[in-house]
Amino acid sequence: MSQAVSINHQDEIAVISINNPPVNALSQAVRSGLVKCVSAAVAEQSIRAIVLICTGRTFIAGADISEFGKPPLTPYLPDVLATLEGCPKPIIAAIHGTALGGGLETALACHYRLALNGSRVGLPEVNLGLIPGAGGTQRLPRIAGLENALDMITSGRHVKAEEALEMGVVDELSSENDLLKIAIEFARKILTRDKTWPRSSEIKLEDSSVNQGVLKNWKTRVSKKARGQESPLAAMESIKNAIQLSFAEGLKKERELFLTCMASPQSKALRHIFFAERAAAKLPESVANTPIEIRTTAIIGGGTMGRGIAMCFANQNIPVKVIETDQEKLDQALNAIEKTYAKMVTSGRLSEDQRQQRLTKISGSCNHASLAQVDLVIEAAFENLEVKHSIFRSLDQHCRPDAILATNTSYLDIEAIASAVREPSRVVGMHFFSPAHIMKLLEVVRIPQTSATTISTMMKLGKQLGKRTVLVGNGFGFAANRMYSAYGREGQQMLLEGVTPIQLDQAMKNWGMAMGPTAVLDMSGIDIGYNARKQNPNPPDDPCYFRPANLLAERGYLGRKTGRGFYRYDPETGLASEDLEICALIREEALKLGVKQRDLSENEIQQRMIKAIATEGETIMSEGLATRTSDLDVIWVNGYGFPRWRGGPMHFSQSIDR
Ligand code: T1G
Repeated sequence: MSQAVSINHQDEIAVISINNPPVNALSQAVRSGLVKCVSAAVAEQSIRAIVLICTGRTFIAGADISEFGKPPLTPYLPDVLATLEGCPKPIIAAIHGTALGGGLETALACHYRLALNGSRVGLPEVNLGLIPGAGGTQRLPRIAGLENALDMITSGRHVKAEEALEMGVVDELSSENDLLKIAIEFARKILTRDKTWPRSSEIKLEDSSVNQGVLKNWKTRVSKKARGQESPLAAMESIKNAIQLSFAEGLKKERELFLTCMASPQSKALRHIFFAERAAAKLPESVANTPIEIRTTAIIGGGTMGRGIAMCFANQNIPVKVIETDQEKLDQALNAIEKTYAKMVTSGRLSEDQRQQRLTKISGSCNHASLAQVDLVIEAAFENLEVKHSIFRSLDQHCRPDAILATNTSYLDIEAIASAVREPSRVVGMHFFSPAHIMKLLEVVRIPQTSATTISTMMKLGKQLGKRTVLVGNGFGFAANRMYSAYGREGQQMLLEGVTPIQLDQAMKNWGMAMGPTAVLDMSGIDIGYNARKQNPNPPDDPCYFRPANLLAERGYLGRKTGRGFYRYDPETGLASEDLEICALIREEALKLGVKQRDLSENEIQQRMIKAIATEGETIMSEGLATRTSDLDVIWVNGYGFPRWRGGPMHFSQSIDR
């Protein structure tokens, strides 16, 4: 019997346990072990019911993604699940943790489902460019109803056990700690209560006009939300088959659609980024894993970034002290944080209890002497080296010698900042992205002196804050902003060649970017990049270098905040419109610079922009400023709205170069 799956008896109840850490994925060993154990339970006369349970942190979290893209191995999961559902003895799935993908499909093929409070279920295959491939699109509509199935499968969202109970996806919830005990009691209960066991495949669905109407409405919603991703629409197609075809025919079509998705470039890209995000959180070999616990923190500077960073800690129940230079600024910062949380409660993104809980974690002070016991300080003050030197000298005086001193600088030289402290091994960059309490990306920036303990502590803290954390080196703009600058520069060059802001932005949105580059500049403020470029110690010797953006900044056209940038903004509605004067200004400047005007196709615009990112990424790798090229994909997907289903700029460029 495979050690990944074992069976034992408690009187007339067989208990089949899966033990395949870390998440009990349905590897080939688990699939074959399941078949063997179910057959053994059926053959054993004394057994009247079967409990399927998992050891470790969770119920089955899905098919084994690491097997994808390799020759499929029998037994195939749909066949395993047919064995479960066809079993003459009742099988009860006992769920804890997360029953996801093939895990939930396995539970749906069982006759009953029991879940612990706090557990979650879901069919997140669309997030991997797939659709449920083992009956999920056929069984879930039959068990939970068409709308619930459309919602869960096309969004891939996790559903809490309480909601799953309402949907009928689970039959019973329990808050007891001993899941096995309650599962066995449940099995005994149904043995006395039921004479036959429900098989979801036998539930009939109607191809009614109501259901057709539901499908039509959802098709519109899903198409709009998918923004170029194919798998949600493939999932829609398969769910429609559950209404229109028999279970067997629907299952067959589901498999065909699943295999088509599996072979698609989008799924390869989404599987790549899934593993890339997990790899990025791992420390490089050279860094010993010696993290310390961060129990109390402080943020120097209560501006936009400081407020957002403080909320990141409060959101994870970590006490955080906001430090400002005077009481008025401190009050402004704390009031702004309270307002942000209040808005989140109004919009339903936060409960009132959570708001109060988080506010208890945030305090303030105007005195560095209050930093004597904190484990970590993050400086988020004005982007000026002298200001930062002064702050770090003070921190060196007031903080414990083992406290970690981090800076949130976007592009200043962290080694230069560290020169203000006696022990630079505890200095590190913690580069958050605005708005810090929302953006997933966090760059941990090491300097040569940064110790292994400091690095491992920050990488562990990043995961604790719910961030996608990437370790990078201390070059100008580190990795993220440096690649973004290359992307922006290529766009600015094309503006000089005759592309309008609207054409540039539309091309990149059509490619899948969340926003166009000039719209982003207008939103964040054209002066931000302008000031950063002025601090670049080695600016390129190129008169065209960001010339359009510099022109606008020099004229005070800074974007939304001044009502005019690459676009003009309606003072009442804020709506953006093309600014022909700006287009003329850029054209005039191009002629002065001797830049030849020409028409560029959308495809050429897109290719040049993505190639600019990848080329800069290769340079960053050659300078040893990132650990893996896939880390650079993680940066772009989590920091700049790069479409996940393209896998990131490095993955995309490598896939087209093949
Ligand atoms: N297969 C293989 N490895 C997996 C895995 C999976 N399904 N899920 C997680 N891992 C690894 C992961 O790489 C990491 O490894 C470790 O487990 C911890 O993961 C037929 C076809 C379950 C919510 O999409 O959402 O079923 O880095 O860091 O933050 O229709 O993992 O430690 O070496 O993410 O606590 C559908 C994907 C698959 C779920 C836990 N299932 N996983 O989150 O830990 S397709 C999914 C997750 C499918 C069927 C179809 C999360 C998690 P390492 P982690 P976590």
